[in-house]
Amino acid sequence: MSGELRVLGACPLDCPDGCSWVVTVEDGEAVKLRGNPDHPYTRGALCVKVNRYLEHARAEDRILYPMRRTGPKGSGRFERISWDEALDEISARLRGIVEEHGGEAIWPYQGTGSLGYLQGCEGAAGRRFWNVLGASKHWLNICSSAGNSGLTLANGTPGGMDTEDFALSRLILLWGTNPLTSGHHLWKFVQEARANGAYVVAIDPIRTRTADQADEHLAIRPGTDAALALGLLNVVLAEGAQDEEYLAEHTEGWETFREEILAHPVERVAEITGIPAGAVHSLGMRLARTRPTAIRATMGIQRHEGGGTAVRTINAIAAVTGDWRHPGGGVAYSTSGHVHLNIDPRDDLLARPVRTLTMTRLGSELAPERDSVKCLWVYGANPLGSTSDTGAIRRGLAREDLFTVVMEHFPTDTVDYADIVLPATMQIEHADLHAGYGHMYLQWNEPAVEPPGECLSTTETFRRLARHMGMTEPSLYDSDLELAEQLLASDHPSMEGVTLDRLRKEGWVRMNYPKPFTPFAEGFPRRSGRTRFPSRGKAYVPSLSAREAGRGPYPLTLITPAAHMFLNTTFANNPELRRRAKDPVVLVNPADATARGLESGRLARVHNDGGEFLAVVEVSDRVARGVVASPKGHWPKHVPGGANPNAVVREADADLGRGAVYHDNLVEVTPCPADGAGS
Ligand SMILES: Nc1nc2c(c(=O)[nH]1)N[C@H]1C(S)=C(S)[C@@H](COP(=O)(O)OP(=O)(O)OC[C@H]3O[C@@H](n4cnc5c(=O)[nH]c(N)nc54)[C@H](O)[C@@H]3O)O[C@H]1N2
Ligand SMILES: Nc1nc2c(c(=O)[nH]1)N[C@H]1C(S)=C(S)[C@@H](COP(=O)(O)OP(=O)(O)OC[C@H]3O[C@@H](n4cnc5c(=O)[nH]c(N)nc54)[C@H](O)[C@@H]3O)O[C@H]1N2
Ligand code: SF4
Ligand SMILES: [Mo]
Repeated sequence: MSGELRVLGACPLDCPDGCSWVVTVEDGEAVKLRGNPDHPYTRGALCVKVNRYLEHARAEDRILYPMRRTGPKGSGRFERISWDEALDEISARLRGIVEEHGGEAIWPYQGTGSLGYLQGCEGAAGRRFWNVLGASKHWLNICSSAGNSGLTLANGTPGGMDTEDFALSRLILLWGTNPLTSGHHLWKFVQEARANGAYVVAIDPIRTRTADQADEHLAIRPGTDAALALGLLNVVLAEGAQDEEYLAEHTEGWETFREEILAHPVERVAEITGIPAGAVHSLGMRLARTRPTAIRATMGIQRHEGGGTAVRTINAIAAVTGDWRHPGGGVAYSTSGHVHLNIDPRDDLLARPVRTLTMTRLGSELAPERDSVKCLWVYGANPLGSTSDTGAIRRGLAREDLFTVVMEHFPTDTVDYADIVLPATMQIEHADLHAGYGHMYLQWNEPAVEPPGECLSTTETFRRLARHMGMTEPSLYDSDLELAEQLLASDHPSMEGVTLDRLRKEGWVRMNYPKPFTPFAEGFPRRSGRTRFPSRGKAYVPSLSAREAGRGPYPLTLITPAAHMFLNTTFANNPELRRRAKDPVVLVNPADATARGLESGRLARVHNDGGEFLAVVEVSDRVARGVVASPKGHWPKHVPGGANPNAVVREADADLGRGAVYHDNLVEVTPCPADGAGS
């Protein structure tokens, strides 16, 4: 390659914004990365993290060659080997495990490192290979599954509003979401609405940077959101502002749900949620009087025991007010439900049905006494940083009889426990197809540069491994472009006119939906055509923290939200982003701090029966009494004590979808006697 080239691509990260980007390539080197100015959602901007993507791809600690472990598990000591040696060893070990223990003893543990439909989790990369081998299936429940399940039960799909239509809203509720950190491109549309007079309310136990920018902030008690939704609807009914026609035509279960609402008057809701009755009432009045109202609830709100129901009951608001019929009205959780690519899990390749293993149960599944998993194959994931109960995971990964393979870019804590490490390509080096779960576009990512060292893409790694193992199933060898064509061969009307040619030429294509988009103005994609309200006693499921906080040895609710400078644990090894992120902190309300002798700037232990981590105290009224907060993302091996907040996160499930409970754990915070001395 010579001269300057502009290559269109897409951000692969687990972020609703699904940015489209432009890579400038000079003499085969990527020299510039910018947001695509033509993309209606990205509009030329990336974010503080991904602005460093090129630097990250060239980082000194990038894994460039296959490696075999030479030290004890966890030591991170490796020797370089050839791909042939790696494939030989892997083939022999996999064959041995299948013969002795059956294919289900293999756990293909894929995370959200890339959301690609070819290389990442959205397309379950590698699934064909695993099916031929008869490996266990993998339930990716750490991110959005509780909310997805709640919405699918209600509406038949997790899809809702087009977020661009927030520009048309008159009242915007940012409910359990922190877009200025976790997906800032929404903000343009919020600001547009504001310029036209819209009122913006943030509902979040933490006064986040989003809450700072809102017209009003309601510091709700964690895990009580469904009760607030019922209280707001109570005011709507009192005002007679429900949309009777919409209720009659497009809903089911209204009579019962109405009783649930009537059982939640403002005073009762104020008691449950900790929000003053006057504030609940005045927001209820606004909701009653303002059409269209748009509600943005994202994943934060459902990382609780009652999280699936919370999203479902909030979703019910738009059916009671009839907001679904108005452009700029409704609820936006994720647009993923509007993506209708032709995804075939290829279960036909399985010789017999296999079990499904759940991501948040990694620790207990790997426990020596369980003897259930003999090979853990990690890709696009960093479970020792991201998954619940990292103490249990660490004990499991240390098992001598466990064969662990990790495909990675960087030497994470998880890599330190691998038997074999395989070097993976980054986004500028491979092809992929993307959606965005916060917008309505599909994107194509064209490889811009050659992979460094001996890095291989996920698809190519599985092709080579299949060949090495002598597998004969032809579809294992489909090329990336063939895979993309198969995904796009969908006869859903939203895919009409969306072709690979167009995507490769234009970089992005809007799925075939009207603009503005009122997905449920005429009904819902369920057999009855109606949305189903929660049934009796099912409209509010209190979380653990809502039930138990303030009592017992662990009275404080810990929330572990998105960090501004990292994306999950991705980028947490970038020196500049790490510097800006500062040491791990725990926010503590002044009253709670005084009661415990905690001071700003001093190290404290955050602990419960499951484990502990250390963090620097920041005494702050950003959190209410009883709530403490410590962002996710730091690599355990980088921080004092060698653990991040997931050391105290339980393996418990949310009420729906087996969702994870990252924001629903009880802890105590204790000053460290020897400040700064580590554990
Ligand atoms: N910078 C950055 N961006 C990210 C990520 C990141 O790590 N860093 N992560 C990405 C990923 S993987 C995802 S899934 C999305 C998630 O994006 P978000 O949904 O924004 O995720 P969270 O930060 O977990 O939670 C959002 C807010 O919910 C609040 N919250 C917690 N519990 C409750 C509750 O009970 N009620 C209410 N009302 N609010 C509550 C938290 O305090 C937090 O401010 O963001 C993506 N974007
Ligand atoms: N405490 C707490 N923990 C949380 C959350 C929380 O709110 N609080 N949120 C949870 C959520 S929403 C999510 S989505 C999870 C994410 O958890 P994980 O899925 O484990 O994601 P990451 O921690 O970002 O680690 C992804 C890894 O994949 C690698 N990677 C990226 N792209 C590729 C690729 O193309 N190929 C290969 N082989 N590797 C790649 C990256 O280098 C990175 O090390 O974290 C969860 N953990
Ligand atoms: S992380 Fe989100 S905001 Fe940043 S570039 Fe990727 S998609 Fe865009
Ligand atoms: Mo996520």
